[in-house]
Amino acid sequence: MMAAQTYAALRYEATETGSPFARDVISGLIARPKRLPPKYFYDEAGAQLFEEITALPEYYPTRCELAILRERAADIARFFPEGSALVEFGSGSSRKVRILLEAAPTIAAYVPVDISSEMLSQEAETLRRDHPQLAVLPVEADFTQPFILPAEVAGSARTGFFPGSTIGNFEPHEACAFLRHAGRMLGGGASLIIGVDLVKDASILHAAYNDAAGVTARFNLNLLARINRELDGDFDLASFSHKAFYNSVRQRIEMHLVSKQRQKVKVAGRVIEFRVGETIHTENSYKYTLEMFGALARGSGWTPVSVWTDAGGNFSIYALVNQLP
Ligand code: AVI
Repeated sequence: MMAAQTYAALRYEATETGSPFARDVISGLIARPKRLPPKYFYDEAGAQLFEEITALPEYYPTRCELAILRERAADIARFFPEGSALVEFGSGSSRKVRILLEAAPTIAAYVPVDISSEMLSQEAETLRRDHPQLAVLPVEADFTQPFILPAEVAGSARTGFFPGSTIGNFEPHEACAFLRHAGRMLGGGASLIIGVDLVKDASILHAAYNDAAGVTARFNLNLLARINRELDGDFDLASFSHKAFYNSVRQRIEMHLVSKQRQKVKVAGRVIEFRVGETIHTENSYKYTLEMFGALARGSGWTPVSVWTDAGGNFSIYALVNQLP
């Protein structure tokens, strides 16, 4: 076993050199247990695979959230005051926001915030064409960190939109930090419309993250392919397998990549050793009860004023109002 001091030195060195991606990958792979941050799933291939996941018969969250948005669009539209700006955190494809834009002509500006400039400019272009009255003002940024809102919306009322239960991919303390940060970005009295996946029968959850077509497995393994492409890695994808299960104590789906054999892998000039069966923990997807999410929101400076669920009670959309000045 590596001496604590050597391990600490490795960690230190890894975080001092290279790109943020290289630093996060190396420090995650020398950690015990090994882990990789889920935000790195979404390179071009990963974003494409995620789009495929959203259309899978087993992956209920997207279908359920779209159903709520369509059914409750008029109720949700009340949270967009005349002349307001809609700020979407992590916009990706614009399928969901289009429903709100149709239902709430009171929205004067749309501010999609995303780390992927390519996706942002593509979606902005088609939205401008379809909504010529709307000011589309994309911001290329990591939405979990403070960013500058466009000057055009400085004096406008703002409503946030954070769909997809992406909040479930944060640890509960990170979810709380995100909600506080969103409150600061949107301002006192602002609203936030947020999608939250709900606790349910473990067999439904299991199927959603272990689809029969193997798309989620390819999505998970693409992280290793990305490391090979971008960090000069030599992961043999065939010697790792996808594993996803519901951890009922922590109320979360855990995704892992399991090493099928004892092996050494090179990444950014370093050698990482794997035991047989050793895993890299790649994602948590927390599921909430309505009570738990309500408490998390209240503890993070927001008051839940409305919540809508689909007919099966699988997914929820909350309207929160910022308590802070
Ligand atoms: C983006 N996020 C909410 C998805 C989820 O369900 O946690 C990511 C995902 N991972 C596997 N399938 C989908």
